[in-house]
Amino acid sequence: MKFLFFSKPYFLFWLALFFFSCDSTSKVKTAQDAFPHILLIYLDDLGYGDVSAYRSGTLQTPNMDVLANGGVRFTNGYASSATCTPSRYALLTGTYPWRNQNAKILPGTAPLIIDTAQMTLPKMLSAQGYQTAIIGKWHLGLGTGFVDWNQEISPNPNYVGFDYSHILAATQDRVPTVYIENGRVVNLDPNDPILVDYENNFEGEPTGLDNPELLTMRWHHGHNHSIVNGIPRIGFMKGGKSARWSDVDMADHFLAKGKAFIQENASSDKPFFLFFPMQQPHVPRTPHPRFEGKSGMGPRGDAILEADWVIGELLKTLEESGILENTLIIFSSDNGPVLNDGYYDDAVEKLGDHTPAGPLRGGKYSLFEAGTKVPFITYWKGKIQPGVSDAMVTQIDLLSSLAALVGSQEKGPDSENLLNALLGKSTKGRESFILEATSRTALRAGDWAMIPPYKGPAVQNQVNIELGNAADYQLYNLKADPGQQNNLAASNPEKLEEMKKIYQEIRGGESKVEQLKLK
Ligand code: NG6
Ligand code: CA
Repeated sequence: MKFLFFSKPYFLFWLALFFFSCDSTSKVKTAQDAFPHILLIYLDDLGYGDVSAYRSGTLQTPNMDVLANGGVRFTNGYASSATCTPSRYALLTGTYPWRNQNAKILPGTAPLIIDTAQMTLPKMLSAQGYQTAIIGKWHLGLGTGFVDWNQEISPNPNYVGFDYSHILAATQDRVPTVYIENGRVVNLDPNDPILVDYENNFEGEPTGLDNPELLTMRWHHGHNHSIVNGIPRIGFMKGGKSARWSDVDMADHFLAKGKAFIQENASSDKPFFLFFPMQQPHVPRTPHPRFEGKSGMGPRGDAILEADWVIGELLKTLEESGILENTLIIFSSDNGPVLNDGYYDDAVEKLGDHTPAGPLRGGKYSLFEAGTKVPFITYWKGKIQPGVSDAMVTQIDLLSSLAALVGSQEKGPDSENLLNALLGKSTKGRESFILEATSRTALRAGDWAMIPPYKGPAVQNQVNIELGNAADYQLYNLKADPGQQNNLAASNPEKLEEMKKIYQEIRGGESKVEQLKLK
């Protein structure tokens, strides 16, 4: 018996087993052969037609095009909302923003709207061994109601899954105009504390309304409270002089932080997830002077060129760090484009032939396509075959899709696993999707879009964007009519009924967020 194990056939078996086990266990799992790094580049108000690879408009965005032409360029990629906060909420939680009534454009003093018990994209990745960071715009609230900006601000992004955070709290046009790192205002002088209020000004502090002589950028609507760097903002702020950001250096500032994070983590055993939400081309548009005049379209075009350059620098950093081929890059925007969003900055006057929304109708704030259909690109050098995909993919789906990529069972309540579509291996995307614009919702399903009746103006005059409001149902076949010119609600009542049914099934269902909280 004893010798039987060592007889020739058995011996070969054991030998094979030995080598097999050596091969599979001796390998240290490094980022190189395990999960990829993930870089999520997220622009603010960049339109479907603002990226030249999307083949409309006249602006040239060579670095965004590197991603678009070297990866999968989605023609049906959606943000979840036509404004910022709800889109970001959906992206990070995999939850429709209309399930959370606080997911609307927030003031800089709003409390954190993500429940710290809720599953999030960075939490999911963190549990799978990722080092996670957010560098850029937050706009999801901070603290629990009253924030003392001079102490540690808590909860902050580090409480919803980020190991490191270096953010601007809300928007570039809202106070406080300071950077916040891991919950602390950067460069704050304790002898010059920061006070922030969205209702009342602080005595003696100049405002855009009262002190036009102090302004270097004029406000058109809103944006007439505290003045920082000559730019009137939304909200009042006093103190914190040493901590105030320089607007024209913001792109360089966040890029330096992003580069440092990539370089520090490139050779680690841990893969990283870097969420890099950029401020461009949201107002106030303040490109660094070296980009001034470069687009011929005024500050909006220049800010997009600046953002494009930043993306090129990030790509270079990945390449120089030797990890470009091990990094999945996802590129998108939080909502559609707007020209005049509250400042006189020549965005309308110098637009020329450029078409920020491409062939789509509407823009930021709109239920029409341009509100939520945005540039959406996945790029992974050597892994993703370049191509164009018409699959419907949305930012809500990143949580479940990336979970599938890294072997996690987590799922966002409304998030679908579209990993194969995102990697360009399948043309199958979502069947249906409810999009949101300033608390109104509409349905996308198949080739169709259905907008229920809404009261309110058809056009928001100040920004000059069609909002999608109408007294009757609207039904569009996007394949035949991407610009939503022919309302087929009356001529195709069957399709309308089918769409209404799908809409009610999703929209009217029990709140999955409540179920989630009970877990
Ligand atoms: C609006 C601002 C707009 C922009 C937007 C938020 C006014 C009149 N308009 O209220 O300028 O800041 O909020 O944009 O104040 S978002 O992209 O962050 O959603
Ligand atoms: Ca935005």
